[in-house]
Amino acid sequence: MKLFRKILVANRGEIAVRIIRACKELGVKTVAVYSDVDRESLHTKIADESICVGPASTAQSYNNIPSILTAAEITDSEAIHPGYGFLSENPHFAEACLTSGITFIGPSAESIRLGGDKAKARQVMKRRGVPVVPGSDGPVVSEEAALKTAKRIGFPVIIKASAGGGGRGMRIVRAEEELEKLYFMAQREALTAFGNGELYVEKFIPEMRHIEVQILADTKGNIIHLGERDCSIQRRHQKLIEESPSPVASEKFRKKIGEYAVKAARAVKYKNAGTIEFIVDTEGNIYFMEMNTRLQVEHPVTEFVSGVDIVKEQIRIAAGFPLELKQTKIKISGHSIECRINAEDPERFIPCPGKITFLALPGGPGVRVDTAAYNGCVIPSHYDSLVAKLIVHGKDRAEAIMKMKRALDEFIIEGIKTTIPFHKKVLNDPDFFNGNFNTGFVEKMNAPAEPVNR
Ligand code: MV4
Repeated sequence: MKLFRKILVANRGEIAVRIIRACKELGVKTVAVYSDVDRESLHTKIADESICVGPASTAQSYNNIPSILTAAEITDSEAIHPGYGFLSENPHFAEACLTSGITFIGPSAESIRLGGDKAKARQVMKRRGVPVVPGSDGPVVSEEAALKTAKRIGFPVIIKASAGGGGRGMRIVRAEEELEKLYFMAQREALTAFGNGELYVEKFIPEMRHIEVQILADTKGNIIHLGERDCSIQRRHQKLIEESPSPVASEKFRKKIGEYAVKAARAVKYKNAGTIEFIVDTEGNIYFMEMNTRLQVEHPVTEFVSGVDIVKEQIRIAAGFPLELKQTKIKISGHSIECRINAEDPERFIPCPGKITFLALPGGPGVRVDTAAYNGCVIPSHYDSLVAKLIVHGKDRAEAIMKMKRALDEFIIEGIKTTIPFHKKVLNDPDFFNGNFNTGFVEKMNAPAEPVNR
């Protein structure tokens, strides 16, 4: 068996750069694809070859299946790495690659489809013995069925879209009287956003933590996990800061959540790298939430604490190699934190694209910056506003926080507004320092202080 000769990277920005780096270290040739506005982007400059796939509009370039496949054929690429976003979780694309004789570096179309059907995934996991939040068995077929489930499990409940993600088509229902209205609101929103109005119901877990587990599964049936990431620092369902280990994870907790994740992956015959997302309640109970069938933005925190290059593993797995890593050999050491630095107004989180007139990156021991930015580059308005991921690794959480603070201080980005000031504020928050947070943290931090009775 041999690795690929040439891989086409069907993405842009920092993740395209990240994937090209892995290919180069494996001795694999790379092809970058770019849209008209990305001609000067870093990924096109560092790849062995680059090819234009269309105009700025993602539908006509990075999401254009015929265009991407044609680029792969013209360049004689053997495999395609989709990165995250764009075509990474498009089952039609995974199938089209297969049909074209090109290896899709990721799971099967069938796994992608299941990952995209949250109600079905929940049902499958429950049947296979992975704990899920009390709720409907698969989708609910009507508002009457939703009400029946809600009465069985008790209010408050949360109605979610089967095709959901990003919080759209989601409604918290606190009492019976509100259910009908909120059910139809969620349905309409889901239909508009995803073209699919299917819904399911879960017990609402207040003050939940979002904790997810990175897994690797080869084509021979070997499955391992690389520990958890705590992604509870989010705003409007956009993750802002991630860390590994979770501040609430003991060795015992990691073993348990890791076993659930491996069981979940095994239940669906998962292949390649994936993430199993869990809800953890204030008592430490763990419930399956969703399965992400792609490389994730926050994968570097896991790479720091596990010492595993997840992108290289994805490529080896796709080429048919068995995992060399054994679960018993995986040791989680130290603590890693990632801050997502976006070209946004840090107060209002509205996109702020433009030209970077001066850039100085932080460095030093235990500091990693994943970015496609360079002095004088332009952040186009057409795509995601992520400019850089700043990731640190310390011997423990306190050291990681100190490193992150000093690295944020060193980071100079002029010409555009970024979320660096937001991150500095969080890193100085005593509740953050104490690991005392949940998915409500950012909203609470931005809210005015509680009035004090005098
Ligand atoms: C939940 C939840 C409480 N209980 N699920 C799912 C997607 C993620 N971005 C937020 N999600 C939630 N799922 C159960 N069973 C709470 C959230 C949640 C949330 C929900 C509605 C509005 C704002 C929210 C903020 C953080 C977490």
